[in-house]
Amino acid sequence: MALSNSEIADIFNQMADLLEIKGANPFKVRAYRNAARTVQNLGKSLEDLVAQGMDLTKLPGIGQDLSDAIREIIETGKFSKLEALKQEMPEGLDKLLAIEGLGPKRIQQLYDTFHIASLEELAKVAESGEIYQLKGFGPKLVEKILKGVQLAKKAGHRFRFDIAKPFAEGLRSYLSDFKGVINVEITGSYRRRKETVGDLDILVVAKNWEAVTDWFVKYEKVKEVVSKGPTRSTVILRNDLQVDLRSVAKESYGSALNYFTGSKAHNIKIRKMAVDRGWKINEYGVFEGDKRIGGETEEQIYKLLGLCYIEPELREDRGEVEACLAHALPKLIELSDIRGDLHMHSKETDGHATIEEMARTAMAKGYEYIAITDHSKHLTVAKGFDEKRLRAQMEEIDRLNDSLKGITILKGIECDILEDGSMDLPDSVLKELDIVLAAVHYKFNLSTKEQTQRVVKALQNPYVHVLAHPTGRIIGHRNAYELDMSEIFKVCKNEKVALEINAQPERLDINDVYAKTAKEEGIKISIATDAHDPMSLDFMEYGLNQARRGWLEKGDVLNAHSLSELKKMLKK
Ligand code: DGT
Ligand code: CA
Ligand code: CA
Repeated sequence: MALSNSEIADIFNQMADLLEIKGANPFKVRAYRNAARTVQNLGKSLEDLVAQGMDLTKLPGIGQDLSDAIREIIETGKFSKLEALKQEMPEGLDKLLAIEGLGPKRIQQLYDTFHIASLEELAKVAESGEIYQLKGFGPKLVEKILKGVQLAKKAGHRFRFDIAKPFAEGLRSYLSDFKGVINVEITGSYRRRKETVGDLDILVVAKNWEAVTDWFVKYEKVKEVVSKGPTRSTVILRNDLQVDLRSVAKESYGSALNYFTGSKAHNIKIRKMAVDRGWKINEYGVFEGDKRIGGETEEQIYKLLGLCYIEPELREDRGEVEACLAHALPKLIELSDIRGDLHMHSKETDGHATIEEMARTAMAKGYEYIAITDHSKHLTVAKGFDEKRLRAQMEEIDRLNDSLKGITILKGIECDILEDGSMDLPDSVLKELDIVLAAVHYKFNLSTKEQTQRVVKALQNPYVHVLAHPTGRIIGHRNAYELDMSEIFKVCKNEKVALEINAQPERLDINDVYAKTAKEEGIKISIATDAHDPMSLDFMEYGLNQARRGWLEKGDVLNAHSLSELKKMLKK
């Protein structure tokens, strides 16, 4: 019953959710959340580590209890404490937690009064107005809840890229290992590296496709076989992710790869170009009448159409074909171009590791520099810094820079933007830092005008370098706050403030479309992990996906520059 790390993380997160609704000790809740994070970000399979006899209590945030829990989950596929909790509580209650504005306390209230345990039931009492009987539920909150229900329903059938990834890669190696399989590729939105995927579309070329199909539906994580045929099969995995498998002949591989990678809009564009030349293009090949003139590789297809190879991340019909014809396709940034990471936290606020631990992990990745950007005092839940504590950290960083060879630690802050647009810490200390990130962490519901004015004022502060997670959206959980982005772009450009692509997989903020606009406006981007522990420095990969989808090149990205170049760019 091999469970992947993300499934184990899921179990811990569910545990935390239910405990929270139950009103359990917050430390206990936090312990499960931290464990989930550790497990999710672990580079190696926990199952392998346990098989190798590793002492799991060596992992951050994993004590003896959690180590026992992991062993139990790996051995049995279940966690008895979670099963017991589920027995105790109505099913579906945890889904309500995804709704913005609904904390565990309010869910408890809703349950006690109306016995609500699903999104549908919640929508019903909200729409009928019955919900107003509850203390603390006003029109604003109810409006937010209804919006949240819609968002959750919509997100319900899409999967975040990082959640789909272990399933996709697991299947990739499972299928590649099978004898007779020549090619395997995960196509569709996954190959285009979209922030969420609706389903996985796997393409195989194999001599023995019937045997491959049998092998596919026997994959251990398959919950249900929806259909099984010679060229196409569909299954549902245990986490409800749908997977389509298609097999094609070797000579059609390129065409099928191109077709199933999509996007549909890109395909239509390509097909039209073929039609203009009197050809036909489909998933089997490129044809002139009945004669096949191409289709074995993607490169060949693009070449036939007079195009250069177009990277999957660009295939959205956002001008990639035109750019190619004008010899203006970007040379997309790669992970190996990244020289540092400009947003991360330490134990001093809400991180889980020391500055030195973060720095050593960054060094092992080959980074030249990192910036430590802990929170400022307004964010009390994160133990944010006042000026005095920040100055103490600045001194500590000086000492570390003297003793640590091979990496430079920049002094930074993720400073709250207060409601009136002023910064949470005085300019006198901001100006002494190497890098200042400005961020909105509360009052998400201001009007567009107020929110825009607030952020603009912060951008005009002479010491602010980067706007962190600019739109505030959390995928499937919270919409972006109301911001006039064209105004934000204008001010960023004038004030030479960079925008962040926050690489946390639930944020990926700014998104691909905004990143492309920013680039066109000449605004620099910082791709930053916002890591709260050393392992999360690996989130850079997700930020890179978004950057590539936003057409970014090395030169567009602050942290793809050397330290000396970066320092020049940060001078305003
Ligand atoms: P998703 O799954 O919603 O995240 O997005 P995709 O892009 O993976 O879409 P999906 O799974 O429906 O289909 C996979 C690819 O197959 C899609 O990117 C392009 C191609 N495709 C699907 N339907 C059509 C169609 O009607 N016309 C064309 N030209 N291509 C299609
Ligand atoms: Ca798909
Ligand atoms: Ca599909």
